[in-house]
Amino acid sequence: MADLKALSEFLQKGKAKEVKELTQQAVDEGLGPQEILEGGLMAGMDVIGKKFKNNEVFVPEVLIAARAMNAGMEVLKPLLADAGVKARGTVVIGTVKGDLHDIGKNLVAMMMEGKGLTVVDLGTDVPAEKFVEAVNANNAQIVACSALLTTTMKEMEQVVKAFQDAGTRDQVKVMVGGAPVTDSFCSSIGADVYSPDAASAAEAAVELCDA
Ligand code: B1M
Repeated sequence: MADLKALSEFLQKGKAKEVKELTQQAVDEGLGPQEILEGGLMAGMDVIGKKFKNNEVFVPEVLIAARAMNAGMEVLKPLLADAGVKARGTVVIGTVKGDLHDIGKNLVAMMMEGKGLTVVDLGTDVPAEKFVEAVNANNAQIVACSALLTTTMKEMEQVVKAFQDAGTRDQVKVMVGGAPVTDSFCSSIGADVYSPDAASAAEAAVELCDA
């Protein structure tokens, strides 16, 4: 019988092959895609997120867990679409203009996907207008900006301003993060939420979408 607890545990260990096989087995045995997603894959990613926050696991473990999550998602994605399962919300994410660091941003994106959010990843060196275009094009509720340089974190203010100029500032929540970013910086530029790490960012995004 399909074992969602084992699925969650394989995911936490980053065993992509086993995660894919157990996900397929659960599907073959008639479990719904939502049940497998929440009870197996997302449950495992939640544990990894908490351990990462508590410094019990580190970047490599998160990356291999995320790879295993993707292996399971490959099986579930078409079924979720067929079943009309709605994503919890949509986030447009990117590293701001002038900044090429993407490891932290990728982790945030993976954690958010692990929470059942749809993530549109614009990559690195993203100009403010691109964030606005992508939020409009994808009906996203959240824009998430990452910056690793003290010189580029100022670009986040331009992102806030670009939404104001487009007249859509009240339709989107602006999340910011990255090593040099702080809560007071977030407030000073008129962004909505600062998160210190990937797991907190994913939790905050879910709260914003569920609010
Ligand atoms: Co660069 N770099 N780098 N670098 N680099 C730093 C950031 C630096 C602190 C190193 C140093 O001098 N000690 C320094 C910045 C100094 C400053 O501005 N205060 C620096 C510099 C100066 C530079 C260059 C200017 C160097 C040069 O060319 N002279 C150059 C800039 C290039 C550019 O962007 N235009 C540069 C280039 C690079 C590489 C390309 C070589 C490479 C990036 C590779 C890549 O990302 N694909 C690189 C790397 C790897 C680093 C360090 C070593 C590691 C960054 C990293 O990936 N950390 C970094 C020093 C360090 O941090 N020890 C450094 C791991 C990652 C998981 O953490 O990204 O902080 P982090 O993400 C965390 C949180 O911050 C948070 O969640 C993540 C996980 O919990 N988070 C968010 C991130 N985004 C978030 C968004 C959110 C919420 C949370 O909401 C939206």
